[in-house]
This record gives sequence, C-alpha cells and structure tokens, in this order.
Amino acid sequence: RSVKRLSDYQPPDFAIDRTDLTFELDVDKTVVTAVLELRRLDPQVSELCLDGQQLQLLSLHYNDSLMADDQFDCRGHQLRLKVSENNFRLTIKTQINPQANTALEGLYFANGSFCTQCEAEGFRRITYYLDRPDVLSVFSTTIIADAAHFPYLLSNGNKVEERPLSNGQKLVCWQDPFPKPSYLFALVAGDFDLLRGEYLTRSGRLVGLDFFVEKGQSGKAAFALDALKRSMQWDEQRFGLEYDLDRYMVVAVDFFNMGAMENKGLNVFNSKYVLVSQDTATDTDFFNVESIIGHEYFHNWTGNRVTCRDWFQLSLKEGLTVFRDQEFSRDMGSATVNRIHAVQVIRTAQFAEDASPMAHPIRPQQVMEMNNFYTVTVYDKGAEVIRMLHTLLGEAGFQAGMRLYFQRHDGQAVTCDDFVQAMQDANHYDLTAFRLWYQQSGTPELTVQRHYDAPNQRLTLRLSQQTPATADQSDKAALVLPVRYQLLDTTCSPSGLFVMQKSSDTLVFDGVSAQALPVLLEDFSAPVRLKHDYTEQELLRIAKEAANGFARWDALQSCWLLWLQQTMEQASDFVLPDALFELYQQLLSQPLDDKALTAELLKVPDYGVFAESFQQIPVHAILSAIDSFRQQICQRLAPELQSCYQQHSAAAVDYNEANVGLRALKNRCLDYLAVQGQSSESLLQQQYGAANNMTDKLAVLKACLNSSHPAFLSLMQQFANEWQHDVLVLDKWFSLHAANPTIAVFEQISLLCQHPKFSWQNPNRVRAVFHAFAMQNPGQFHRLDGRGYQLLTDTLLKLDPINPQVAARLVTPLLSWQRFDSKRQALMKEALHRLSSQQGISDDLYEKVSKALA
Ligand code: LEU
Repeated sequence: RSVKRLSDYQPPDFAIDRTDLTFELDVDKTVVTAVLELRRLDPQVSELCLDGQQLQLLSLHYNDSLMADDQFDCRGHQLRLKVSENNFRLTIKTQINPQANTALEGLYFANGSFCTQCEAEGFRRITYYLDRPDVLSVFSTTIIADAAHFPYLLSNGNKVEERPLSNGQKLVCWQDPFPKPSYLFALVAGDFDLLRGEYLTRSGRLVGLDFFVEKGQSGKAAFALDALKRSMQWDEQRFGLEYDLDRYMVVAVDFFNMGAMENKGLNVFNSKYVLVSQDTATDTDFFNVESIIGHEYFHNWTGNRVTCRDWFQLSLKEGLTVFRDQEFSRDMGSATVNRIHAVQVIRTAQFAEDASPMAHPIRPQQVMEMNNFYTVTVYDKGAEVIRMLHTLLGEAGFQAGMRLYFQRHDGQAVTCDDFVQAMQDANHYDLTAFRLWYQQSGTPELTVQRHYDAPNQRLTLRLSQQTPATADQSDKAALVLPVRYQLLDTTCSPSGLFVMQKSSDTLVFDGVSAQALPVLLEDFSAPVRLKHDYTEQELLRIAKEAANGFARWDALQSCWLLWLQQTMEQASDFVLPDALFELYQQLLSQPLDDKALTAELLKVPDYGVFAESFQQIPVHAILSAIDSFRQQICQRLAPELQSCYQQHSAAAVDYNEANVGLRALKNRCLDYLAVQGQSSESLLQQQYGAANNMTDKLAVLKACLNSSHPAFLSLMQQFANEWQHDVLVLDKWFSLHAANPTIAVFEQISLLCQHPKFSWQNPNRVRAVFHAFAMQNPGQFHRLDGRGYQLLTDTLLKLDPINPQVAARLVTPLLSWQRFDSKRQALMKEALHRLSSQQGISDDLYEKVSKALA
C-alpha cells in the first residue's frame, strides 16, 4: 500500500485549461464524456498520467483520433499515455455505476437522486483526470437525464441552457466562470422541493438563494436560508468579503459521509445540517445548522477562491474556515458558551487524537488515505492556531493579513506557509518561530509555579513548556504560546497578554498582595494542557471572581478533576465540599444573565472530559464518580433545583440566545431532579407531554437515561410511535438506545439494525447507532468480557466493504488501546488483529489499524 509524503510534492506537468463534461445519467450505467484541453507545462515530460478509480473506459480520443488499446496504458488506478505536443485535447468516455457506489465518493445514486462528493479524491471515480487541488480548470457541465424522475439537474456556476430532448429526456448545461480544482465539482439530479430566497450584496448585486430539499420538507429549510443570509452579511461586515456568483444553491441529502461540502455555487449538505424545525430539532441542531451553513459559505473565499496546493495543506482552508465559523457563531449567540464548547472539543477529542496512534500535526507529513485526515486536529486545532495568530496580531492586524493573502493569492492553490507569510508581511511581525505549530504534533504542557516575595510584594510565575512525544514524532521543541491572563488581587486586577517563546520563562508582577491569584489562559488562548498546583479554594475563588466567563468555568473544571481524584482515593466516603453547594445555590437562585453559561457552570463534566485527564483511563471509577456527584447535587439542592426549574420553564419556542439559555438551565435542573427516580416521574412526564419543542422532549429522555430512570423505556416507546416517519428524529432515538448503559443494549442494538428505517448504506443511521454506542456508552463498550469491542469489530467488518470512510471513522475508539488496563488492552488488540487480518480491508481502515498495531 502506498504512502504519500509532503516532502515529495512536485508541481503538475500539465495544466487543464478547460474541462467540458457531459453526463448521460442512468442509475447503473452513467456515461461520462470528458473533453479536456491540456497544456504541457514542462516540454521535457513525455508521459501524461491521469488518476481514475472504478471506471470503465469506453473510448479515448487524442485530438480527433481514436486511440487503440496499445496506445495507452490503463491499469490499476491510472491512465498513462505518451504525448509529444504542448497543446492537445483528450476526449475520454467512461461508464460508471452510481447505484453500486455505496462508498458515497464520486457520483452516487441514493434515495432517488444522483449526487456527488469529490473532496478529497472522489472526482477520479467520475472520469480520468489530474485529480489534485493545484490543477485549476474552467468547467462546463452538460447533464442529460429522464425529465420526469429528475426535474432538477444541477451543477456549479450559471445555468446557460435548458431544453427538453426526445424520449422524455432533458438537457441542462452549466458553466462555472471560476477556475477550480476537481474536488469542488458537483452534480445533483433529482426531484426536490425548492425554497427560494435572495440576498442583496453590499455592492448591490442580487444573489438568488436556492435550497433543494426532500419533497414536503421545504418549511424545515427556512432557518438554514436565514442563516445563509446572516453568514453573507457577516462576512461582508467582518471580513469585507462578498459573494461572487449570481446564484447560491444548497442541496440537502440524507446519504452523505460528512457534514457538508462547499462545491462552488452548489453546496451539498447532509440533511441533518439543513432541516430543522422546533418540533423535530434541538437547540444544538439549530446551532449546528447555522455554523455549518456559515462554514460552507465562508469557504467560498477561504477554500474556493484561494485553495490548497496539495492535501497536506488541508488546514489552510479548514482551520481558517473553522476559525471564521466560530467567530460567526460567537457573534450570533453566547460567546462564552460557544468558546466553552469549542474548547471541550479540543480537550477531549483533539487531545485524545494527539495521544493516539493517529497523532499528526495540523499539516500532516504523510498520508495513506486522505479521507483519514479530515480530523479534529486539522480542523479544530487548525482553528486554534489561526486564533493564536489573531491573538498575537489583533483584529486589525489579522484583517490586514487576510487582505494581503487575498491580494496575493486570489485564484491560486497555495500552502499554509503562504498564509503565514501574508500575516507576517502585512504586520511586519516575525512569525518564524510560530510556524512550528504547523509541523509539530502533540499537546503541549504548560506548567506554572508561583513564588511570592512578601517583603518586595512581588509575585513571580515560572512558566515552563514541554510537549510529550507522540506516536509520529519523538522530538519536540518549544512553541510560541500566547498566554492571556488576569491577576486577581485585592484592589485592582490587571490583565494582559504574555507571549511565551522559550521552553521556560518568568512573568513578574510587582506591587501585588499576598492574595494575588493569576488566572491563566483566559479564553483558552493557547491549545495546551495547563499544569498548576492551585488549591480548591483558589480555584473556587477564580470561579467566582474572574472577569472572563471562560476562566470561571475552567476553574470549576479543574475543581472537578480534583474531586474526582479525591473520590477515587476515598471511594464512597468522599463528599463534595460545602463551598461548591454554596456556589451552586447562588447560581440556582440568582442565575447569571447568560443562562446558558449558568447551565454550563452547573454541570458535572462528562465522562470524556474526566477520561482525558488520565494516561490510563479508569472507566468504571469515572462512571461511578459521576453518578455519585450527580446524586450528591440532587440530594443537597433538590428544593433549589425545583424552584430554578419552575422559574425558567416558560421559554418561548423560537431559537434565540435567550430561549436557548432558558432551556439549557431548566433542563440542567431537570437532569439532576431525575436522579430522584420514581418521585421525579410526574415532572418528567409532565415536561415530555407539554413540550412544544424537541429540545425539551429530548432533555427528558436524556435525563432518564443518565439516571437509569424507570420511565425511560416507556417514554422511548412513545417517542418512537410519534416519530416513525422522520428519519432525522429517529436517529436521536437510535442513539439514545445505543447509549443505554445496561447490558440490554446489545439486544437492543440488534433490534435497531432490523428496524425498517435502519440501513447499512446510510451513514447517518449507522452513526446514530454505532457512534453513540462506541463513544457515548463507555460502560458497555469497555466491558471486561470484551462484548463491546466485539460488537464494534463485527460492525466494522460488515461496514468496510460498503463504506470504508465511515468504517474508518468508527474505528477510532479501538485505536487507543494503550490508554486502558492490560485486560482491556489485550481485548482491544485482539479486535484490531481481527480487522487487520481481514482479506481486502480498505486503505482507510488499514492505515489506522496498522498504525495502532505498529
Ligand atoms: N470541505 C468539507 C468541509 O467543509 C469536508 C468534505 C470532506 C465533505 O468540512
């Protein structure tokens, strides 16, 4: 199996100036004719080598002559032919089978529609091509299909022709004026409902906005349409960037491997991230729709207008675009809570990836299957790296860097270095040392030691950083760490930014009292693990006094880690401190203005947060500590929880910051009250019955699940009866069942797989069941009899031939076998060996499994 390396990059030998595609769509025999105008860039080169996979070549013409079989070589995943001219035309006719394409890469037929997904390397499943992001071409696309079944025939750019053909067929032709790499190509054909809107750009151009959704669902796209308008306006205001085509189309499909795709002028979305209504979607779903609509829209500049030179540079577009979507979300809702959620992703999923066999820098150095590198490291840590640049340069400096970046590189395929260089040049700020963030993997540890010199009223902080070795790299160097701080003191509490450049450094405060307490890494100003020796009292003081909302929450997180340690040492004797109950009492009786933040402060961290603080994860000790914490809170604060619940139970139904906060706070209370078991039943039933929105309904089910409440199964039955018809809602029900922490889950999952709406071909359904089981049911997944690992392995063996990309994502929890005790290690390794010895395992799965076993 072959591995590609960043260091082997070579610029392309040929340019493709024009790409004219014709699709004669047919469910199992689609014929694609590609006419490519090629230009040789290096006259020394005598061979052209095009990528192609799963294609049946029907004919090949060089200019006007038909090539005989011995005039080219078409084996494996390549088409090679000798060339002697500098300019020539190739006409390639291939046949593909969209219906058999269950991998959902390239052109596939599912649920009655044709749809494409080309990023990263799906275009080579459509025709032979230079399928690499640094080959930009002007595309035209002609689509011919049965008019009755496929009234909408869509592709990138502007529609230039539409006419009926004989025999009930129809032809539509599209032209995209912007040169683009093949990964941004898209085609969709189907019968949809269409929701239309428009947006007037700041320069006065009217843009048509078209949402294509499953029949009968257009009402559920209204929020996404509004979110798109907000994204367009926000990008004009904050980044000065305007949309560049006359039409922006979004298609929502239920069969999709990822979240969404930014194809030029024709985004394709997983329906889960378009279709929402109050009765079917939670506040989290609404949030995700808005942020992903934003993400794909923002890609039009950061991704499409300026794209990646090669796939190792993926973070160039994804890290930057996640940063942009996070900033957008921050302006649309609670800034602090959004930051908390983004940081949780880093601290749980991203730090876990650093500690796993798949550890890689935000710009990976070698890749077997590119699909395996659409990771939380490339995306979310990538966004943290951009955020640090923003912190170092300030908003004005960052925007100056963005302007220079577009001025230099609009229309080009570039590298992460080009981006950093633009930031550096626009600000005359030396970022040489900063660039290490792009090549070094791992989670830096920042240790702080305090020294107070009473006679001189001087507080000295000794900071030292160290990044532990990762699976991919043993030697690590010091990174540039922007440390935002506030010094809590008796009279005044100064704040500032300290930029740490070396492996150790000191930060000195003069004229401060013995009570001075530094709050470090406000807003998580660098993606590091902070190691400190703060006491519970000091942390609780930060939780009460810090100006920064994130820092207050963060201090409580540190407290929870202390309490977990103490629980594990003292077992059932450990009692949470009175100071916590006092703080909670206060928060319940007088919540902050930001109710969503209040709800976060009142939360016992999830399993994943606790787990990440251990080298070797004590699964059951964590789970029983969480149970004990929840019980103590419920016992001590039941009346306060009750009255806070009552006071905040009357949120209006619409999705907006205030209502979201009210629901979050009320449902946090409910979640604790459910611990009371039977005596909370009427409250739970009452909320379930009265709820006019999915957030409140689902909160009841989750509260029951978290507390093993006896009402769980009957409410689940009721829910199933109500929502049989709606697959996206049913996915929630699948996930809740799969997260059931009792042994009954195994029986339940086998029933779910026989459910009429379950399908092994549909990634949303598969993930609803198995992602929930493997990631949200640690107790059963990590059973000591190995049944959990076995179930996941059986599933992967079945799924890999159907959809390797989805299989490779699901294997993640098995990779981290080194994080568990020896008994589990043996069981997990056995599972990995079963996978690796499977005949014909995909590159996707093989890359991960072989790294884990190396
Ligand atoms: N570029 C997409 C995104 O916006 C990912 C793709 C692989 C579907 O994240």
